[in-house]
Amino acid sequence: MSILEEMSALLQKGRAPMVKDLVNQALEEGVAPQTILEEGLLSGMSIIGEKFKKNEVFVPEVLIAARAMNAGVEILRPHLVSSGVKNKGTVIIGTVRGDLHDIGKNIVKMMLEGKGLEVIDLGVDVAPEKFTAAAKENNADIICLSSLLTTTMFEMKNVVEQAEKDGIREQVKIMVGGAPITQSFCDSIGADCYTPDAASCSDAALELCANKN
Ligand code: B1M
Repeated sequence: MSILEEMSALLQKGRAPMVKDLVNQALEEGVAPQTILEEGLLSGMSIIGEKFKKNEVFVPEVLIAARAMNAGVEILRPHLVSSGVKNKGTVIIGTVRGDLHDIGKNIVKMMLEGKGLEVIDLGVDVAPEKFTAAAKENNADIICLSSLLTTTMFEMKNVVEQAEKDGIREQVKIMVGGAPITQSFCDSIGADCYTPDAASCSDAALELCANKN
């Protein structure tokens, strides 16, 4: 097994310290940072994403795999910046105002990062103005909104309207998701994309960024 295959396999098992060691070892052996990212870390995360979609692994496995990926990415980050890896897109993410659920949002964030997108996480209970200000400031491609409550899902409409008010609606795509959200709700509030889970959200986000750039 090559060092990158081993890295991918360990990442899937959530072995963060071993993933970190292998990233350091690969760098010492002269493997390009982008190759380590794509063939070692992202490939492992994408296998986990697919398994999650098919209910072959569950939330805890995804969280520990994502933690291992983040550990590897932290080592790689300075090398990626200095070797000029192109950012595939910028995403602002958060749970809408009044809603404190963040487990799903955190998984979505990790999957987005796993696709090579830069993700700015505003946390939970985020007001519409905060989403749009962050999108403006960071020249974001996408705003990702998560809601788990039927009482907070309508905040998503407020974000769409705020983006219109702030004059950035043409520049930024708005993606919505969370247990109570449906395609028809997405259409009714004028958002751009609904996806039911983290893996499909990251696939769709990458596609939206690729079409834009
Ligand atoms: Co709350 N809660 N909760 N809760 N909670 C639910 C959501 C509920 C369905 C439970 C129930 O009654 N059966 C219910 C909502 C009912 C409704 O609105 N229809 C509920 C309620 C009522 C409440 C409180 C009001 C309870 C109270 O205080 N009386 C309260 C509200 C607090 C608030 O937010 N203001 C509350 C509080 C809490 C806790 C704090 C205890 C805790 C949250 C901890 C945390 O998140 N840090 C909690 C939890 C854990 C749950 C349940 C049990 C689990 C949610 C979860 O994390 N699921 C939940 C019941 C349930 O869902 N079985 C429940 C796992 C997670 C991986 O899934 O978040 O759906 P999910 O994310 C998925 C997809 O939805 C999707 O991808 C993720 C991964 O595939 N996705 C996106 C999510 N965001 C996306 C964005 C996208 C695309 C996909 O694009 C941008």
